Amino acid sequence: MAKRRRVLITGITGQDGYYLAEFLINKGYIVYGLVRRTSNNPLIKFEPNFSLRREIKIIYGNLRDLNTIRNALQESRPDEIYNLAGQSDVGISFLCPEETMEVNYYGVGRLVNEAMRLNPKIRIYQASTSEMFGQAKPRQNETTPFNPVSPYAEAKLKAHEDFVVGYRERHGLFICSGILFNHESPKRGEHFVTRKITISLVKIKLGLQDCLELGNLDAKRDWGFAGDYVKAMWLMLQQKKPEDLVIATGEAHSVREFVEAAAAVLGMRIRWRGKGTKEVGVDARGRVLVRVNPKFYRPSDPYYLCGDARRARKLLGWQPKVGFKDLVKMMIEADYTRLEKEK
Ligand code: NAP
Ligand code: G4F
Repeated sequence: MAKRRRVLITGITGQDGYYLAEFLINKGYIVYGLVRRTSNNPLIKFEPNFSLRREIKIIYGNLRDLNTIRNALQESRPDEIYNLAGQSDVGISFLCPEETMEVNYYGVGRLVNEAMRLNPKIRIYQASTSEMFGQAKPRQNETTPFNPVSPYAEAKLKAHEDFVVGYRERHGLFICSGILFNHESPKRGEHFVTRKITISLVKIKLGLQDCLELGNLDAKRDWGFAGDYVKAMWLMLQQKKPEDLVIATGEAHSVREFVEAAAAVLGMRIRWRGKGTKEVGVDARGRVLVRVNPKFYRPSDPYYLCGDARRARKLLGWQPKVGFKDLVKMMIEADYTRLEKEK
């Protein structure tokens, strides 16, 4: 019988960790997950319906602490590592640049160094991001110059250059970056804009909230489904040679369009009135459902991220299955089902 492959997933309590753990368990992997002692993320620790939870071997650790990383690697002895752990909130990175650099840059260095020392044949996936392109013109692909505009993007880019490209070229390590564009799901963190919109509009529909406050309505993002994207992560580590790849749908929508699409699933039609910070979204009866609050503006914000994933399609045979409308519907329906019960 073939030996079961072993994997260590950092960031397993996050959105991508959830879908990736499920995917790899179904592929027959022995799955270890690095979890912070302070984690109160319900996905894995507390969600009673996550039936695969008992199959995941939890190891407590933190990317800020070398000792815990060493321990996790010794205990799990992985063939593959997926480094999904990170301070993943771009807006917060302007408020906590040091913490962001500590986890998203130095943390990657600690993990990669230690993993290579223990097993030079290890394969490592690094969660890089389309934010590294910043204000670069769409569609962005593997040849587009990086142009980061946030502490988050700067830390991720430095980790990509030093520990992914650098270690691959200098040490021959099998390591690659997935340059993933935004991907969402019903498990998306509640402070990201898509989930904030779906939760708020459902609450408005159920009479639990009056109005949704947002920042930049014009920012465009290429939103895909997280469940599709974890497959690309795995495929990247199954190739003969490691290569950094863009993973995206190739279709972008503005935050405003996301609001309209989400409202439409709930049978509400939003019309926009006013400009700038005075702009509001109103329903058919003229009730203000959406307002702009400058508190949610960022000092700088990529205005148009839209990926060209043709190389991933060619090398991995990967393409997304869930389109924009179905993604929005899936998120609204999940939040509606949950919140209606809580009402
Ligand atoms: P997420 O839901 O915010 O999950 C982040 C995970 O990192 C959580 O499990 C969190 O644990 C963990 N973590 C944070 N700091 C840590 C530390 N110091 N030590 C160990 N674990 C730590 O993010 P996601 O959406 O799943 O994204 C996964 C990764 O891909 C992130 O690195 C993100 O930056 C990157 N990325 C995401 C997207 C996207 O659109 N989702 C696109 C491109 C790249 P707690 O439960 O303790 O908080
Ligand atoms: O949902 P967001 O916070 O995601 P953002 O900044 O694009 O970052 C996400 O995707 C990246 C990949 O490109 C990941 F690397 C990163 O870890 C994270 O998963 O914001 C999306 C857009 C931004 O332009 C933001 O300014 O929505 C705009 N926005 C408008 N109002 C808002 C809000 N964002 C948030 N979070 N909250 C608002 O009220």
